[in-house]
Amino acid sequence: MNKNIPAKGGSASGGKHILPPLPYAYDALEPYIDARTMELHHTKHHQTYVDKLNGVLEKYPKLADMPLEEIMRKLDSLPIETADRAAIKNHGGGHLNHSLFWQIMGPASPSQGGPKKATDEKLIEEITKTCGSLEEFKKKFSETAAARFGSGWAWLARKANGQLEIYSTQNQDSPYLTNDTPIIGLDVWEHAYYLKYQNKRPDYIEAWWNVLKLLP
Ligand code: MN3
Repeated sequence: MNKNIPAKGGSASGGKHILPPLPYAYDALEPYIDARTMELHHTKHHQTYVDKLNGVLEKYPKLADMPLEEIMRKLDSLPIETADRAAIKNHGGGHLNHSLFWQIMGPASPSQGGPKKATDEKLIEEITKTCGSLEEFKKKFSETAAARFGSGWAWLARKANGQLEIYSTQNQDSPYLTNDTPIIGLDVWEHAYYLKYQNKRPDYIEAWWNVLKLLP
């Protein structure tokens, strides 16, 4: 088995984590997310999280076979030095969060094969039940993303009890840290939108719904 092929969710098995290839071209999300932002975001920002995660995990060979999601869930109880715990939280979170982010988006223009929605009827039903309607969900999620002070993410995540919840996290904190499973994540770090939208985060959020595959 090739040790460099990550499992779904950005995990590695018995080896180093690698940058997962984007499932579309850098310009595929134009005009909503520009190609230059996508390229920098993927090849520089995400790559750096992967490299730094690998750097710190080298010190803990016993964790080499543990899926990253599980490391996150157990982070507080694993025998890891304090500084390394913070590094794994940041860079492991960055790797997991971005790996999901690329997967849930898809081409916006017909020339790139989009808009190809991968809607999940069961999820839509659950969201509707939880929020009243898809529109209400989008409104609440967008508000949560806009209200995150500084850098972070907005999430739709599933709690351990099965309930869906909308919230945001700071920095690269992963929902797995609180034993939740992320379903939809939106990166609201400035590096995700600054070239095209500058300080106008709400405009980026509004545009982003066009490239989210999971919902109509
Ligand atoms: Mn990012």
